[in-house]
Amino acid sequence: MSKMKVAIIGYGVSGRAVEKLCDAQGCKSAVFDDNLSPEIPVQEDFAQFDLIVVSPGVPPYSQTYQAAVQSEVELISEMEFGFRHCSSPVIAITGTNGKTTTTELTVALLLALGYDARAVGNIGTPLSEAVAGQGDNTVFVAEVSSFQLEKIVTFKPIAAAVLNIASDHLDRYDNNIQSYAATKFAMLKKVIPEKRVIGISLQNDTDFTTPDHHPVPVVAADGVLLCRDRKLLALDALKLRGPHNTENIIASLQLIAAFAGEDKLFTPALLEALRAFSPGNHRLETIAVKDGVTYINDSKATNPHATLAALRAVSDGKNVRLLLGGLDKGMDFTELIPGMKLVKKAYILGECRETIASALQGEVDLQIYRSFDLAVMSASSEADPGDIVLLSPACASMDMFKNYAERGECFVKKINSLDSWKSRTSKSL
Ligand code: UMA
Repeated sequence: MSKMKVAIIGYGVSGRAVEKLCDAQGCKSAVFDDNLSPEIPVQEDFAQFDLIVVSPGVPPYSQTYQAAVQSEVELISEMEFGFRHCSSPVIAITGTNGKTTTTELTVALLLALGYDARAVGNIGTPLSEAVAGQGDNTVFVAEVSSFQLEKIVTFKPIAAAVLNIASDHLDRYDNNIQSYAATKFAMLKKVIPEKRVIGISLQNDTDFTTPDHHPVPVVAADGVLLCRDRKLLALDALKLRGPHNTENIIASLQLIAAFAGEDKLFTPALLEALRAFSPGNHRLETIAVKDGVTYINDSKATNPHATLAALRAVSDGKNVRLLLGGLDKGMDFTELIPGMKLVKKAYILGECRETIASALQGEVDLQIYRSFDLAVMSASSEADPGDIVLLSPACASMDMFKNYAERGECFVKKINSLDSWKSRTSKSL
């Protein structure tokens, strides 16, 4: 490795991690970033290198990426590059939704069993960065996006889960959900069937042919989690709520069984960690109850599938005032129609507001808003006691915010300052 010259495409979190790992390995590297230099590189620019490592956010149809391909120098993803320097086991989790929660839960359960478990990948820390600190007892739990899986070669998880597949990022896959799915399933190729986990909703989804999988059987029956018919825990003892979280929990337990052995699922410390686990911010987070109205922040919902899961998890009738919309990633919003029976009114905003409005026209009372503030204010002032004001946008946030966390924080701030905000706004209206 030491004499290699590495070209790095993309100089964000991933690119910087690759550069640091190259330095540590004593090999030279050079960065190519479309937003840092005006010239688009050509294939000759890449021909001088031994390896090209591409960041996940750089789409294969970009000119820079295409020039790299034409150079015929080996082109791999950052995840693959990190894996080539990884001496620890990797448990990999992918899926359109739930991968962050399932990754965080799996780390919490492994820590309870005494492993030095670390979350890496799409969740925030590149594997190329994390390998620098790996020890004898380290196990990486990698949240992997389809982008990170596009150019893997030797990446071989010890156990892996594909949770679900729904329309998201299809603008990257020529609007072909099967190629999006194939990218995710490819991860399982190097994993033995006994250590492959397929999410429950995906097992029942006739749109996809799932690879052979025979994980340890963990099920939820009559509100109780069971492993081979032996009780683990009652679901109502857990903080994680909703059918989608039950699926995440089952997948996590099956990954733990695949990695550490199924008897470990009955360890008291693990069961206590499962009971105590609460999801990260911006995932079905109840912010406040004001005048009988419940405000829930689900800003992490960046596609229709996640918003449908949120509606089913929070609502027991037609009482949701849904804040919806954001960046246009070419998604099919008619997927939301089944959830509209739970929605009193949709407050639609963002870049794809017109697309959403036309997809839901006639299915729900809806109104388009030109600003986030106006939409939140309207939902709050129109809400009756017993209603739920839910921010579950079904879109990414980058048309109006830096990321989904900033969107969620803005919502939380608005709701927490509602009273003063309402009195100021009513005076100015
Ligand atoms: N760039 C180019 N050309 C392009 C596109 C981007 O040069 O055509 C450059 C940009 O100028 C920028 C750099 O590439 O300098 C950004 O690279 P990146 O988009 O891969 O972002 P990173 O900072 O490396 O973060 C990536 C993941 N981002 C994406 O996949 C878009 C992060 O996931 C991940 O946490 C991080 O690696 C560490 O693994 C974020 C994400 O939004 C949270 N993921 C998507 C999602 O969850 O839906 C998949």
